[in-house]
Amino acid sequence: MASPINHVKEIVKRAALACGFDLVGIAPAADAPEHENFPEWIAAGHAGEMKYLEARDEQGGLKRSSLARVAPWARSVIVCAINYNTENPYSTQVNDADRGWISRYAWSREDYHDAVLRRVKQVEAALREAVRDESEPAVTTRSYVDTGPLVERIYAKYAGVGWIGKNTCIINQKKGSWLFLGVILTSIELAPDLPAPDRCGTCTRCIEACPTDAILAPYQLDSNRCIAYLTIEKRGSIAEDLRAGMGRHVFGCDICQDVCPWNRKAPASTAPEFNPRPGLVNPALDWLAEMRSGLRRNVAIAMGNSGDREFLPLLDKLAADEDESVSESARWAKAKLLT
Ligand code: B12
Ligand code: SF4
Ligand code: SF4
Repeated sequence: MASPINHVKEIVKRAALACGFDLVGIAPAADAPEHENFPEWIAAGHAGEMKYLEARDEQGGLKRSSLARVAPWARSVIVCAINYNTENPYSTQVNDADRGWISRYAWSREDYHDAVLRRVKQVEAALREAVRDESEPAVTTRSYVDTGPLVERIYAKYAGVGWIGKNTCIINQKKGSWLFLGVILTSIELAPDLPAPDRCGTCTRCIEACPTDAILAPYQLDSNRCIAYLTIEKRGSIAEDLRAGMGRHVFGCDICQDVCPWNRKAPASTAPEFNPRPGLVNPALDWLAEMRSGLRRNVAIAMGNSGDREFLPLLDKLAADEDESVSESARWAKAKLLT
């Protein structure tokens, strides 16, 4: 007969699939060899201005370098993953310089944090109910999508959801890497799944394709060079030597996933929330120029990279923008188009 705790695991997994997750697995809450890289990554400055990644506990230890620092009660981590891919081209398949590129994850009708957390909360509720039914002692749980003090991808690997690719993304052999992760920390110990084996092999496509050389070495990403960071997280001006590499990217970047052979046959999501909002796939740059200032800065850079002088009047307008990072980027773009 199955032990009560394995019974709970079965209920949790069934609940996750019923809520629309494509993959679910259990990882031990223990530290893994990958955690050892985290302090070095922070010390090297690869987190850029994302200071929250550097949060420390009272002893001065980096919170994200060990779950024991932030959730010493946790025994297992339930990792859920949902596919957000849709049947639309990859950024590497369209090449229209007059249009910008918003990354795949941001096309959805609902913010992914909300769409994923709503499901994770349902799984958490199913877990709590199953434990109560099994007369287990009180259980502590915490659910997170993105914002928890842990490196979610490490737990995704040990939960068997996928391996950490050389582009640092979680890749599943059948589903590819267009996956959002959600995690539930729990004080009860569930039998862990097997870690997913690394299937990158000798491939280095992502490293070669990255236009800003952000993947310094396999599995090592410098956020300061990553277009996803530059277009979404970085405030103020963007270093000039990185602007040409940004091409027409205005929000996020998918290149290191677009070129990954494991995404060649990635299936489309069945979750309706991830259907793209009209206009967001490959949007016109002049339409985007009307948007909020972070985006206007990125649009100005993309216009500079387009080689199309028809953008000069719009860039004149952006050069008069009250936000200095927008006006300065527009001046740079004008100079680039005119040389
Ligand atoms: C900060 C952050 C970013 C930063 C930094 C990215 C990064 N690689 O760290 C920026 C803004 C650049 C970013 C970009 C993106 N992000 Co992000 N991001 C996060 C966040 C909040 C924290 C990640 C973190 O802690 N990074 C710290 C570094 C050290 O971790 P790491 O790069 O994963 O490195 C580990 C491995 O490489 C490992 N390692 C494994 N093997 C080996 C071997 C060797 C030799 C070495 C040295 C290291 C090593 O060591 C490291 C752990 O210490 C997570 C959510 C979370 N709470 O975890 C989402 C998360 C990772 N992001 C996500 C997504 C979707 C994206 C984007 C695709 C969005 C986009 N299209 O623009 C891109 C992908 C870019 C990329 N190639 O990673 C998803 C990833 C899903 C997936 N399938 O992997 C997450 C999990 C959010 C979620 N809940 O779904 N992101
Ligand atoms: S998301 Fe883009 S910029 Fe960042 S590592 Fe991947 S290819 Fe490079
Ligand atoms: S492109 Fe190749 S090396 Fe990069 S993550 Fe995919 S399989 Fe791994």
